[in-house]
Amino acid sequence: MKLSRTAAVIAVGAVLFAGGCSLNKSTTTPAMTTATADSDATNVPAEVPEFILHNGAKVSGPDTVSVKSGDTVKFTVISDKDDQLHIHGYDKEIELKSGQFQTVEFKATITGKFEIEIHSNDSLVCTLEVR
Ligand SMILES: [Cu+2]
Repeated sequence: MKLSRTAAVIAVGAVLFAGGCSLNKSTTTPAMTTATADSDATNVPAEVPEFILHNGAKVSGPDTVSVKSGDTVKFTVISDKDDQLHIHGYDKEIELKSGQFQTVEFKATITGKFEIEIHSNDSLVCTLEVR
């Protein structure tokens, strides 16, 4: 069960990279490839933050998601309109389909503070902090 869930997340990730980012189109590093073998369930936070977006603005969810390097970043997001979520630093773009929950999961390998924003209007959803 865990395996199939991970596989699904990886598949989503692969699609996202094809989307391209307005800020950093050149980085197409397949950073997801290592996540398959060593995804360690013990590193997944017990509490999964949930973000709710209404009309391109966050209406619910934490302002900061804080993890340690090597941890798995995981959160869910739902928007009431089609949109894109951009995770800076990791250069991940998540396609949001109106009314559908998206689970975002990846390994935190880069330390620092990174903005997670809605691309349609560049509004800040939260700050990802990797210590
Ligand atoms: Cu962006």
